[in-house]
Amino acid sequence: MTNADIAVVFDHIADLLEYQGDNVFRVRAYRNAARTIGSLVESLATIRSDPRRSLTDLEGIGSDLAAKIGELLESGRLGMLDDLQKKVPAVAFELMRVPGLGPKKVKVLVDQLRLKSLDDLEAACKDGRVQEIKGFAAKTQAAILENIAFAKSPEHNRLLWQEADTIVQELLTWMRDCPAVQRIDGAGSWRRGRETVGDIDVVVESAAAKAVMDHLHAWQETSAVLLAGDTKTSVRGPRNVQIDLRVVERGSFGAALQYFTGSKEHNVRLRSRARDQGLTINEYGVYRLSAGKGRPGEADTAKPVKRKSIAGSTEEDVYAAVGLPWIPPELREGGDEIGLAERGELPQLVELADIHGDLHMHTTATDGEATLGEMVRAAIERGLKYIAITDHGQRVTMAHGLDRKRLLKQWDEIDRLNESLAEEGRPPLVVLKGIEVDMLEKGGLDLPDDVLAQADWVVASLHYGQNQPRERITARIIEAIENPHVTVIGHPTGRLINRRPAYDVDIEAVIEAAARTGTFLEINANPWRLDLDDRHAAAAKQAGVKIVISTDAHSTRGLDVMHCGILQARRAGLEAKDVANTRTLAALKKLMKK
Ligand code: DGT
Ligand code: CA
Ligand code: CA
Ligand code: ZN
Repeated sequence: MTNADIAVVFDHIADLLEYQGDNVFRVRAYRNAARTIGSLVESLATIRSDPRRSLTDLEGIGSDLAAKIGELLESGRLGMLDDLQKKVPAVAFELMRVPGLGPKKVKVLVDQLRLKSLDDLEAACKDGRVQEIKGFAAKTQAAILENIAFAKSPEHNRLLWQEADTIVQELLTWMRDCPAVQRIDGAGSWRRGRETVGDIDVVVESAAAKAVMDHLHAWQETSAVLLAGDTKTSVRGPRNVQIDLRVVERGSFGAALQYFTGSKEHNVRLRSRARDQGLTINEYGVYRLSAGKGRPGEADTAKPVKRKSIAGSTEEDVYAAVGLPWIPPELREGGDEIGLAERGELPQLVELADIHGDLHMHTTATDGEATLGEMVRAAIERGLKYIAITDHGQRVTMAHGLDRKRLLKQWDEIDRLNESLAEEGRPPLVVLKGIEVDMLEKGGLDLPDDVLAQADWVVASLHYGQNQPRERITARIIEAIENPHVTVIGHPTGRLINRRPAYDVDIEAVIEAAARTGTFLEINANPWRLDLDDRHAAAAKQAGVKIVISTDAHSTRGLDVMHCGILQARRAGLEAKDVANTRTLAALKKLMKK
């Protein structure tokens, strides 16, 4: 277990103790320990294995917590946590998933209303029983009802793209071991790079469908076979996700991949275009409609086996058969992509290889897991040419945010680091002196302008007061945009996929202000954030705003999510020129507002 894992466990324990109405000091001890551990420079395992040191030397860690850390490091489990979990009813966990409902409120609701499920709570809100409880106003009841809808919506119970991708990669590796598999690819929303994925679709080329399907059924991660036909099967895979697999013969692989990549809307438009040209497209190939049988209703039901297809082996063939260039899957959402393709105006979408730098990341100075030196080394290993270190400003007390003094000290360290990197000739990487300042609830930023004037790169983000009304939030962000020292707005809407809706902000006004001042807007590549989303990023591009795609890494592994941000940018139709950090450092500096 990493420090971060253990911090999560301690926070979870604090939630459970709080739910049980345990002593506030005990609850606080676990919260403090979680915070200390979350911001530690060294790993707990290292400290524990050093005979000259003790975990109890750490602030807020006594012998009891030290023993629990030991238990977690050794077994990955904690007896106390298992016991606690048994004492708290399942409905409490369900209710804690509702944004804004902490353990205390959940406890009151469960006890007073004798709730058994989330549905019970919803009914209680609708009957007005919640507002009758002491401490719950009508306004709170309305907010809870709104947030229940969020937690319950199927839209917020899908896998993150990144989670689906891990499963897809494991699945493809397993399936490629089957000798009957000729070609294989993932399709559906995963291939289109959607931010969440409902089920996983896979297309296989093979002359022996049964052998292929048997191989999937034999996968150790397959927990149930839901359907098994002649050429298609559906199973339950890891994390309970459904996997739909389709096997086709050689001449149909491209057509099947095109069909099962979707989206449905894109396919409907493509087929209607085909029909206008006297053709029909299905998952087996592209066929000519026979003379005199051009009625649209019959087109899709025509039996392809009896006729010969004019295309189908590759996706390129399929699109070419209807007079179009190949369309990247990220654009296949049924917008204007077919028109763009027809006019030869498809964007040259940005790629991971275009990225030169990563301009938002944290270190152990605040809530990161890796030191400055470790982040720099990891960035060099990943081939980056520049990075900005952007730890939190002082408002983020939870993460031990930097005040003037500690920030200037970090920047001194960065100066020395850059010098030593440059000593042996051309430096492999330049480190920018950055900061992630917080937009304060009352307006303004959490560090003064004379400090920000010395920064190379300033990210401004809004972490607090997210429930303020639209005008206030929008005004705070626009004020930050108008600050001459602010380079980019971090995760501009604050949403966390499946967990928390965006704060109420007039994003058009934000984009307009960014365009007017030359401030960049971020696509935060963290798979939970992906913020700006595709629609907003496309609107920003329209307005001439440059986008920065950043990982917001809190560990060295965190640097590896850049490709998730790239997918979101591609879905927005962004080209390399629309993204500021595809530039060389010199060109980036010219692009920045002065
Ligand atoms: P998801 O699974 O909800 O994240 O979204 P998709 O897009 O992966 O949807 P899914 O798995 O239902 O279907 C995969 C693709 O297969 C879909 O994008 C287009 C194609 N497809 C499946 N069923 C139909 C259908 O009834 N009509 C049409 N036109 N296409 C379909
Ligand atoms: Ca799917
Ligand atoms: Ca499916
Ligand atoms: Zn950050």
